[in-house]
Amino acid sequence: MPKTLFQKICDRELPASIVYEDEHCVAFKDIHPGAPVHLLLVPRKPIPKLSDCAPEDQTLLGHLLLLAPKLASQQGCGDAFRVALNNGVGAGQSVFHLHLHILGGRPLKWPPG
Ligand code: DGP
Repeated sequence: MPKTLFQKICDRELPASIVYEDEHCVAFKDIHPGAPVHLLLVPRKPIPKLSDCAPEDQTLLGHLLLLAPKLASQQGCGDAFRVALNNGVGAGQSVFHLHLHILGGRPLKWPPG
């Protein structure tokens, strides 16, 4: 399988503003930020989308969710941030490598468009 765009970023084959990485995931700034803070938190494992996750991914998904508030806090969002995950074209997913959006740094309205 060819590497996904985000795998290439995780492997530092493509440039990105990486703010965090560990053995399981990488977080970097979104190229088209929708808020002053807009990170993408990406597992190194190239799962296309949330609905492709299997029971074996439970620990990985928990790791990502537990990291999100820490990264938001590190970026200065305090306790006010949003975690969004688009699943499928109809929900706005454009990169088919699982990723959490972490948004903050401004008031966030609900519901999103
Ligand atoms: P989604 O639409 O949920 O699949 O989000 C994909 C996000 O990925 C979108 O907000 C823009 C971002 N993105 C796409 N290509 C690149 C890239 O090459 N670098 C970075 N940093 N972000 C990218």
